[in-house]
Amino acid sequence: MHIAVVTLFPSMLREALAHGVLGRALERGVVKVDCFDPRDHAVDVHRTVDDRPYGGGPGMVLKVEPLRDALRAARAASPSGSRTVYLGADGVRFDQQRAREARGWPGLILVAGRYEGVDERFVEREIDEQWSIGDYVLSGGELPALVVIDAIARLIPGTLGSAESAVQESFTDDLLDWPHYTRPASVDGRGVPEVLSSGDHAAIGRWRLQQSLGRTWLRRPELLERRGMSGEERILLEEFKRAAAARRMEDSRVIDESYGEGESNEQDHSATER
Ligand code: 4GX
Repeated sequence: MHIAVVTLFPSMLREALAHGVLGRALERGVVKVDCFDPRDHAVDVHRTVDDRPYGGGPGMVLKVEPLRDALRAARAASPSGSRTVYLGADGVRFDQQRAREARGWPGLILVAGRYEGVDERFVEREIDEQWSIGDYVLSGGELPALVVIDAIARLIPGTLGSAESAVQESFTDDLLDWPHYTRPASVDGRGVPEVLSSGDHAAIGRWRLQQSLGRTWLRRPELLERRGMSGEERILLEEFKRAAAARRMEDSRVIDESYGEGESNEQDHSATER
């Protein structure tokens, strides 16, 4: 898949993409990422890419012309049928479902905004979709671009090894991950759940599913609502709830209890009141 990124900080992207599974996928040509810098298309001696906002106020706005010319260069290097996506906090939420959809596109052109944003006329004329990676304010679209590239590239055959791909299948299931352990068997007197050393793979599978269901119920109940459960899963979750109540859920608790909208099933809701 071909991904083009319009960014004022191409080195930020290139550096971050050089590591791990994504770095290898780029080396092997499974995914290609090209950066296009609006500053290379600025025409004045100062290579200006931004200007003051009409209507006044603090901050600067990215000008249309250098952005548009960088985007033209990106389009010329991209397969026909590529879609152009602007990354900004005012977009629709980017999630696993959108990543799956974008995997099938011939190419993806990402525009990373900076400053207070880009001139709206550029967005209206040139942008197919606007995506946000979450409800927080960042300093630019480069980190969101990296998030989007990573999530999509993982879905392209050849990016992950077969072992990693198998793991991925089980986690696109709308459940949170189960807990993982490795050696040593004891850390500060804390052991590993016995079933994991039993060699009983069916029992291990049931325990992991139960942990995933339980954690999702505790931390992201809306995911479980949307997904639904089989009869066997309901039984596993009921058993998890009984065991959790017995243990007062001390070890499955989320660290930051002040976070959340009050809908979670975490025990301590005292800090979530408005
Ligand atoms: N998910 N940012 C874009 C520039 C900007 C400012 C205002 C439009 C309006 C973000 C996010 C994000 C910071 C990228 C501001 N664009 N992008 N940038 N959250 O916060 O994607």
